[in-house]
Amino acid sequence: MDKNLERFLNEISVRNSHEPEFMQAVREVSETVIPYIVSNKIYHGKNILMRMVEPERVLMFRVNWVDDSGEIRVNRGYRVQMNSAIGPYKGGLRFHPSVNLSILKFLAFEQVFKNSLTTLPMGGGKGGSDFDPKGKSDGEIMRFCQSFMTELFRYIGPNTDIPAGDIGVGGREIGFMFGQYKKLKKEFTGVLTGKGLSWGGSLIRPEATGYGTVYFAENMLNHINQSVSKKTVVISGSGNVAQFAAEKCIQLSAKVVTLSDSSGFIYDKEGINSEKLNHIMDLKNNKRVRISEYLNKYPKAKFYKSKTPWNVPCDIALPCATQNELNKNDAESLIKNGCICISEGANMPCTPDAITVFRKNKVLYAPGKASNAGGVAVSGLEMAQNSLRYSWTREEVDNKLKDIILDIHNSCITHGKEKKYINYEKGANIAGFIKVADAMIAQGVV
Ligand code: NDP
Ligand code: 2IT
Repeated sequence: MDKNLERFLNEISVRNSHEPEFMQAVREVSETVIPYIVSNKIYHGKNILMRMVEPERVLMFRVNWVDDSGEIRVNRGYRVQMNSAIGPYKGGLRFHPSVNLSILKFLAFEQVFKNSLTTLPMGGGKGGSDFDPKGKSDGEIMRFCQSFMTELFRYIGPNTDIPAGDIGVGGREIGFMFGQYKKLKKEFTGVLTGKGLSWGGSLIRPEATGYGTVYFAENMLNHINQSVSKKTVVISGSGNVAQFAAEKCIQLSAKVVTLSDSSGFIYDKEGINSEKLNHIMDLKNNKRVRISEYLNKYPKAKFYKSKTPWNVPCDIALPCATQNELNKNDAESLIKNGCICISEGANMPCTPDAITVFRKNKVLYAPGKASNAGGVAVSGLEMAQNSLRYSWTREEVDNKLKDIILDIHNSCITHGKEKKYINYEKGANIAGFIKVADAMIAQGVV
């Protein structure tokens, strides 16, 4: 290992060794950014990466709420305000029992680079709670969201920190949190993104992450004179990102054969067409049941309990569920079965040794901070529309999304071009770093 990198990681691990996901994200960025810093004198003596790995501020708070049986429940709430050099903190809220500081710091750190890549003026943050929304009634979800916002509202605002959705936080939760914020502040402002269309939301925001992940795959494939059309696609997850990644694949004439949730995956060899996808959306967004219910209507499909879909033959893989869901063995089976393109819809879904397998085999691989940036990019466009007090059409927003994803793709090429390979990971890290680092230097030691 490079000496500078080793020294840096040793120093970071003294403070953060008990945070494995955060250390994983920092290591992945440092491996490409430290050599870049070493070869660029303007960054010497500034300790810039050390400043970037330390959150500007971390808020941690108690969230009390009363369940339907009258019992008082206690959860922990967080907001990690990571970096505000290029704009107010921006990033989602995750409600999932696995949420802890390590996971939120990794997500906030990734968000800083991702937001920088979008070309929009947004700093990076992330938050959430270890609250488990599964099986909760609408009333319980509302009371939890209200209690969460009763504390968080003091620290956020349309020009300081603008949360949005992530795992377990969709339109319903954003609505409850927006309502509580408005009541407490007596202000109707763009303090959250992912809002409903009639109260400040943007067209295409629900679709943006999934669509953007597929647009990124299309850009990578176009670069090697191929396209998404007619390809077989394996997708994990069946939430917001996975659903709209599947929708865009279908629109581009690809064949989607899997979707999953934490209980296992469904394999529909004939392909999940729009009608079948609409059924999945109903199961997941309205009925809120397990993915295996798909077989009740489409019995020819198969359900693989507690398994991930990476052994299914495909041309394109879109991991859209969660971090570290695709490991080295999975990467090897994807390659063995002919996969040539991996575009991450989730944040850090591929483990470091899975990424090494992709790189060795010179297949197209896009890290989430580049390929899933469409979601936060359209959040940025939602903020712009809120400031303008105006709404763009669906086509206008979709075109801006396509332009931003293409721009990110091209930045990855500029900074990630190697002899016979585009290292998209390196390109995304360096392009994301430059903008934030330059702003931090200009603003002095603060
Ligand atoms: P949702 O809550 O809508 O869906 C999450 C999906 O992933 C569900 O199918 C869920 O299954 C599955 N999942 C979650 N945790 C696990 C786990 N530990 N093991 C297996 N499956 C799991 O979330 P999103 O679709 O919004 O988010 C998915 C990913 O995309 C996350 O990594 C998120 O950070 C990332 N992302 C989201 C963006 C957005 O705009 N929403 C933007 C950019 C990235 P189950 O229901 O069984 O838990
Ligand atoms: O990981 C992400 O980029 C998100 N969850 C979306 C963040 C946002 O502010 O829209």
